[in-house]
Amino acid sequence: MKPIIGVTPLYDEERKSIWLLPGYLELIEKNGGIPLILPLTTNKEVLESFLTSCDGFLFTGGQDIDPSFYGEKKRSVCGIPCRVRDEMEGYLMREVIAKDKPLLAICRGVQLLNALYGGTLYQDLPSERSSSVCHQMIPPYAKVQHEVQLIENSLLHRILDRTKLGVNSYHHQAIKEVGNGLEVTAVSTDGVIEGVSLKSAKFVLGVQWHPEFFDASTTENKALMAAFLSAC
Ligand SMILES: [Mn+2]
Repeated sequence: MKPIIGVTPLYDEERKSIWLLPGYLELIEKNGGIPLILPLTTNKEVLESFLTSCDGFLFTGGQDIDPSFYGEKKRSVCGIPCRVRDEMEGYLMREVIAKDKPLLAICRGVQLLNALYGGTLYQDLPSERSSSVCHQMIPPYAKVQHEVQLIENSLLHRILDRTKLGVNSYHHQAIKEVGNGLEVTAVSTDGVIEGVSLKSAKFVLGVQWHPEFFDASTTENKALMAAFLSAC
């Protein structure tokens, strides 16, 4: 049986609509899983039903997380949070991990993971941390923007079996202090943390870049998704 992967929906504040980039679903479908877009809801009974029926979860990119999640006041450089996503995904991620179901977190997802484990975020990289690397590339996003070093023997290193990886980069926030129990798996050439995993879990991995903008069948995406889906 192919694993069913619950995918957190994106939210368009202007249109009051949920939406999703097809790349997230293709990553799953083209690599042997069944993607399922979750409703945007904080109803625990509804979420509980998906927590039971889905074999794994993909947490997508999106709005900046409310800094109150990591004990800070929101500064003007921080984007407008999406409170319903924060509440839904905060609950869902805790429960997914409590049930030890596999979880892949992309961009906002890895930031949420870090915040849930007591870590902090840069609210705005360009104004808080000077760097020669631009982390907010201009489209098209299916190209390498900077390199990351994969930490030896980390989960990501074991999956991709290499120490350097070219990634795209479309984020103005990033992990500042790493959360308790998280292991750094990838660091960009300017020192920004771009990947973490949860040591105690079967498979909880977060990356700061966007695999969904690349073709689902690149060598890297095939290896990443094979590791995630086979854990489900
Ligand atoms: Mn980056």
